[in-house]
Amino acid sequence: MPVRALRCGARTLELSTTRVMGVLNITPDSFSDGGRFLSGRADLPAVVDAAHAMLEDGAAILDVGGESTRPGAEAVTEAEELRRVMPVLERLLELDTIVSLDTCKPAVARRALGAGVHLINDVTGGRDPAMIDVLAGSDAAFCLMHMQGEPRTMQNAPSYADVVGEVRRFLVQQAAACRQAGIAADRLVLDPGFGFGKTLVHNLTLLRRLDALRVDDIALLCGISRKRMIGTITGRPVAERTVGSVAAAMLAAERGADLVRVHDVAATVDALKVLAALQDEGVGSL
Ligand code: HH2
Repeated sequence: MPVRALRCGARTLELSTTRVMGVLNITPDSFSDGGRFLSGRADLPAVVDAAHAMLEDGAAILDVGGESTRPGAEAVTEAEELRRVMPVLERLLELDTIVSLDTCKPAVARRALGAGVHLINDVTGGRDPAMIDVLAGSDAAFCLMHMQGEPRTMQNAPSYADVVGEVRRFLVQQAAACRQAGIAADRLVLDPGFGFGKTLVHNLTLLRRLDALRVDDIALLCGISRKRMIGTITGRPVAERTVGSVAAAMLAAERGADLVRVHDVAATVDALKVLAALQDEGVGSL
């Protein structure tokens, strides 16, 4: 069987095992790492150190974000988002890795792609057709995430008749729009959007039925790391959710996630190695 791969502009990511995307938020207000790399300007040496550490720990992608999407976060202007992320992207693009930008603004994505970014991660799933056009004009990868509503209000009263069916329908529809625009399936990533307009029951249902969310052979990403669902289940604050998050990443991987978006790279990579060894019958069987 040919090895599946994600084409990301100048780079290619093999998906023979679940790969890790490390989160680097250049924001004052992200729910878990807000303020770590931004006080006025981006603290470039601190971001570069964190990026090196994530790569040494086994991350395959670095996902840079300049706008928090946590419920109730303040919107950020295009100019401010560019001011936060562009210097960081330029530095990280010097490294031997895949650099992703978490943005839902087509103009910000266009500038980042011009600088050579390999993947655009859009939490609105290409709802703005201009974003699909921008990606179609590049050879970068595109991650489309499902969200019910808007970040500021999405957790007020999330409601679905059939959460798996509705999320899947959205992902199918957006992937079709991308393919029609000329973005090949091996440049796409789909993501059910854990915590984005979803209750704990919705999130757990999506994780249980992850297999039903796969669309053709398109790569599937899960982002559960340190989120409220882990806090609700474990009763722990954000800083103490590593173990719960690693467990969730491993369960997502076992159910077919090709990529997991995480804050705790080293711990997640170790856990995924255990899973990969178990799944590889060439290792450890008598
Ligand atoms: N979750 C967050 C942000 N971006 N992108 C994808 N594809 N999937 C996710 O689940 C996802 C995402 C939220 O996490 P974080 O970036 O840590 O927080 P904040 O939005 O507060 O910056």
